[in-house]
Amino acid sequence: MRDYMCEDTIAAIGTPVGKGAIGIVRISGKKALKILKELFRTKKGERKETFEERKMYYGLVVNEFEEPIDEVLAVYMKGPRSFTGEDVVEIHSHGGIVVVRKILREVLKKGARLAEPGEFTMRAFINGKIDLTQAEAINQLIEAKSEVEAKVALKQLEGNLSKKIEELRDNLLELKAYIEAAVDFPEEEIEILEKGQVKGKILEALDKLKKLIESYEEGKLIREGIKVAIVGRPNVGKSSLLNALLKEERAIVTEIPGTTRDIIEESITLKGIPLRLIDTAGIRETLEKVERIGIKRSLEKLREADVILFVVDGSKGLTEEDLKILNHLKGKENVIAVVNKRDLGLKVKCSDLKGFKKCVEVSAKEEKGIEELTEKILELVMIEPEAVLGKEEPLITSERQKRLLEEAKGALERVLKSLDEGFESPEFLSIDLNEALEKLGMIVGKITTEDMFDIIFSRFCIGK
Ligand SMILES: Nc1nc2c(ncn2[C@@H]2O[C@H](COP(=O)(O)OP(=O)(O)OP(=O)(O)O)[C@@H](O)[C@H]2O)c(=O)[nH]1
Ligand SMILES: [Mg+2]
Repeated sequence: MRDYMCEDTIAAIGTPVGKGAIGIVRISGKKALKILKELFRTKKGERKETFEERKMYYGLVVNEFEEPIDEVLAVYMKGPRSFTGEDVVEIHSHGGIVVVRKILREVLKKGARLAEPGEFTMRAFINGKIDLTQAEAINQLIEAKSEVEAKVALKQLEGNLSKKIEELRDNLLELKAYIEAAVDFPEEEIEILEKGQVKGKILEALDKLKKLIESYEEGKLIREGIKVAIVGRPNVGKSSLLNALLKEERAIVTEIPGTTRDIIEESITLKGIPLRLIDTAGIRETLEKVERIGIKRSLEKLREADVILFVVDGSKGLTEEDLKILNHLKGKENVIAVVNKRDLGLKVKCSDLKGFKKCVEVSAKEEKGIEELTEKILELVMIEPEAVLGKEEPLITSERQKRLLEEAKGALERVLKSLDEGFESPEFLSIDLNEALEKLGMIVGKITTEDMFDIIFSRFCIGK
C-alpha cells in the first residue's frame, strides 16, 4: 500500500547502480535533517548542529561506531523549496556501489524507509510541486533514448502541456458559467447561451483537443522510434543500404542472392530522432525452407513499418520479381523507392518510377545519396527535427493522457449534439461539460470545482 500521507522519511540511491565518480543518497521527509546531523562529521570528526539550506558541506559520513564510511558533500534543502516539497537531504559520496550502499544502510538505520519506485516524484505531486503530466515527463526524461525525446519530455516538465490543458479548462469553465446561468434563468436560456457564443467555443475547444490527440502519433514515433523496413528482391543491396545508413558493416553483404535470411534490426538517431532500421530477406519465389520463412517475416515487417524503403537494382532494370513486390506495396502511402547501384550506371531512374511520391537514387556501396534518403524518411513521417525541437505546441506522450483527451472530446461532442438538438435542457449540457472538465482535470491530476467560482464571479456577472 502506498503511503499517500507522506508521514515516513524516505531514502534511496539516486544515481545508477555501478561504478561512477559520485553516488548520491537522497533523503526526503521530516527526519531528513536529523539523520544528516547524526551521520555527518566535519573533517575534524565533529558533529555539526546547524546546516544552512542549499549549501554544500564537505565532511565525512560515519557509522554507529564513529568509523568514517566516506568523504562526502552534503546538502540540505528545506521544504517546501525542494523537489518533493519536503525537507530533502542529499549526500554525495564516491561512486562505488559498496560505499553508496553503506551510506544508505546507515540512513535507514537512523529511521528512514527505503523509497518505492517513483516515490520521490509522487511526493512532489502530492505536495503540489508538479502536476501529473510533469511527473510523467520526469519518467520520460529519464527513459529518453534520443535527443528529441528528451527535449519533448523537458518541455512537458516545464509545463507546456499542463498550460495547454489549463487553458482548455479555463475556456470550458467559462462556458460552464454560461450554461449554469441558463439553467438558473430558463426564460433567458437561449439568449444567454448565444451571448456566450457557447457553440463556437465548444467547436474551438474540440479543435484544440483533436490537435492534441493527433500529436500523440507524432509523440509515439519520437518515443518508440520510426520503424523503417528495407524491402526488395534479393541482391538489390538492402543490407548494403542498412550498413550505409548505420555507417558500419552490420549485415552480411555478398553477391549471392538470398544472403539475408532473418530480420536484422538496428537503431540509429537521425538529427536526434530515433529510427529503427529493419533489413529483411529478399522477397522472391523459392522452395528453400529457411528463406521462405525469412520472406514471410519480410512481408510482416512491411505491414508494420512506418516507412518502407523499396529497393531496386537500378543497374539491372525492373524485373518480374520487382513487379511482384510492387503488388504488395499497392495502396501504401509510406513507401520511398530507392534506386540503388547508381555507381554502375542506371537503367531505371526515379523518373521511370512515377508511381512513387518519393524516390532517391543512391549507391549504397559508395554511400552516395544517403543524406537525401534520410531527409526523405523524415519528410515522409512529417517530422522536422528543428520544428519538434523548437515547437511550442505540446506533444501528447502517454497513453493515459491520450485516453483522457479522447474521453473529454467525446463528452464535448455530446454537448455539441445537445446544443444542435435545440438547447433542450441545459442540465444535460452541464453534465457532459462537467465530464469533459473532469477528464481534463485528471490529465494534470487536479479535479476541483472550486476554481469554477472564481471564473463565474470574475468574468460573468449574474443579475446585471
Ligand atoms: N556497385 C554496387 N554494388 C552494390 C551496391 N549495393 C550493393 N551492391 C552489391 O550487391 C550485392 C548484394 O548486396 P546486398 O546488400 O547483400 O543485397 P541484399 O538486397 O541485402 O540481398 P539479399 O540479402 O540476398 O536479399 C553485393 O555484392 C553488394 O556489394 C551499390 O550501390 N553499388
Ligand atoms: Mg541482405
